[in-house]
Amino acid sequence: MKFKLGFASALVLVSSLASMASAHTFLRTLTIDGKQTEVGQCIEPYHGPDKTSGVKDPASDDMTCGFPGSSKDADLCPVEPGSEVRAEFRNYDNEEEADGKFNMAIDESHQGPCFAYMAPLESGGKGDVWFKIFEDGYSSGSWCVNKIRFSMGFMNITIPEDILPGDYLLRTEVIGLQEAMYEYEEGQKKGAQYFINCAHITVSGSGTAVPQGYAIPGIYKQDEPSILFDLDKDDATKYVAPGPALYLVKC
Ligand SMILES: [Cu+2]
Repeated sequence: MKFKLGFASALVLVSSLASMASAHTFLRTLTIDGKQTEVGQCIEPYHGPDKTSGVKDPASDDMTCGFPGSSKDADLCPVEPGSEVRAEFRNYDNEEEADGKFNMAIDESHQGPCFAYMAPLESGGKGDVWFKIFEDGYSSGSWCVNKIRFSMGFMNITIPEDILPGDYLLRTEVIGLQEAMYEYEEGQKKGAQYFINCAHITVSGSGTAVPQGYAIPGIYKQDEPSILFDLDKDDATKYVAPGPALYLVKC
């Protein structure tokens, strides 16, 4: 009897691990000043529901815009400076596949900070070009990932009102810390899962600011305290978000 029970729970564990492995998250649409884009529009590369897993090595080139994906649409979405862009995250393409609405955006096992960065489009994301325009680690009693989950998948980003007009990459990043302190067989810590996507936008206006940029990969280290964070033991209220300082509008 004892053996049977153990075997049954082992099966449950295996199947839940398998579903966790496929249930991460991807950027699906943008809502710009209240108007939602088509699925995948202006998102390039578009990962879609088939490629939702996170980048594991913060030194990998996949940190720039995530894993290579399809060219869903090479559109540039126009955005006015100072306006709000809502990024919509999903781990499935439709509600039926999700295990209840609560898990539609990202599985509840995932917790961590989230960010948005921008870089001039012509850079292709290479070089010291990325500046951080949004960050939320742990605030108001909640991890940013939880806020995305509870809002059914949305993260609100304000485009700086003073930046130079032009074409930009808008990079969204959701970080899962849930297995950061687990170890591979060789003993190294597993670290974070980085869910990264890029959108193409055209910023209008008459701003002149060119924020200081940083290279991605390069902004995070595998062994820094904000990546090797223990969700069970460390104090979330003292969490310091990783990466460069947030760009603050000067006007
Ligand atoms: Cu995951």
